Amino acid sequence: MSKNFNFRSEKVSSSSTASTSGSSSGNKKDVTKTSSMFKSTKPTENNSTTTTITYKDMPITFKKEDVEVISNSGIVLIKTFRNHPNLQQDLINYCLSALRGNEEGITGTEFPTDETTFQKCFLDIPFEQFNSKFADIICGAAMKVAKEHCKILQDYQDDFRIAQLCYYTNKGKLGWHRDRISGLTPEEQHLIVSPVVSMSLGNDSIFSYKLNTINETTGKLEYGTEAIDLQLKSGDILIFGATQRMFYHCVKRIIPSTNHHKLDMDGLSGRINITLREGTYYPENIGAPTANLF
Ligand SMILES: O=C(O)CCC(=O)C(=O)O
Repeated sequence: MSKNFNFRSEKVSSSSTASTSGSSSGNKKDVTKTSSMFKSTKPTENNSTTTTITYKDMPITFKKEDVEVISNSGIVLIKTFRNHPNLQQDLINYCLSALRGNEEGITGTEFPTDETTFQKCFLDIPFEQFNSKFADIICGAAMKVAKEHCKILQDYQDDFRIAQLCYYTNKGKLGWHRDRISGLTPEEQHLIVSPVVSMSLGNDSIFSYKLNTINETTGKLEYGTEAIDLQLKSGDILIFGATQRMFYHCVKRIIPSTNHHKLDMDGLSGRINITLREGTYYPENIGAPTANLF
C-alpha cells in the first residue's frame, strides 16, 4: 500500500468512513487550516455558520441557500460565485494565461480551434504553482464551507497537489472516468478519499455522475450504475470526496451561449474547468487530447 496518499479503510459497516490516512502531506500548504483571509460567524437563529471572504475589497458571503449537498456521502455544489462575475473573470484570465504559457514557470499548451481535430486542451501544474489567492478561495474557503455542510468530508485530510486547467470548445466532451492517481494499483485507486475541487467557468455544461455506495455486508465501495445529470454554471464549485471521491463522472456536453455574465474569454467561447486534487505531478501531463472519449 502506497504510504504517500490518503486512503479509506474498508470496514464492515455502512458508516465505516474513518480515515486510516497514510498521508504524508509534509510541507504542503493546508489552505483550509492556514488561510486567514476568511472568517466565520455563527448566526444564533439557525445555528449554522456563514463564511465571508473579501475579494478585491468586496465581501463575498457563502449563503446557506447557495450550498447544495448532492450526497451526504461526499458531494457538495457551491453556487456562491455564480453572482461574482469579477472573480470569475479574474479566474478566466488567469487560466487562459496559464494555458498559453504566460504565467511564470508554467508551460502552455495548444488551443483547439474550429480547424483542429481536438475539442479540448489541458495542463497540470503543481498545486504550489497555482495562484495562491485563488487557492485560498477555492480550496480554503469553499472547502471549509463544504465541510460544514457535509460532515463526512471532515473525516479525511485535504491534500491538494495538482491543479489541472482545462479548456473545452463548445463541442468538447469528457468520457466516463474516475479521477485516478497515476502510479497506484487498482486496489489503491478504489480507496482514494481526499476531496477533489472542480470549478466551472464560461458556458454551462452537462456533468453526469454515478453515485457510489458502501456495501453494508462487505464494507466495500461499490460503483454506481445510474447516471444523474447536473447542469454546472460558471462560478460553480463541485467538491467530491470520501465515498464519492472515485465516482464515475463525465462531461456530456457544453451548452453554447450560456455565458450569462458575458465573461470575456479572449476570443474563445466554450468552457474552462479547474480541478484541484491529490495526485502525482507529471510535467508531461499536458496537451490536447485528440478524442472526446465518448
Ligand atoms: O470539466 C469538468 O467539469 C470535469 C473535469 C474532469 O472530470 C477531469 O478533468 O477529470
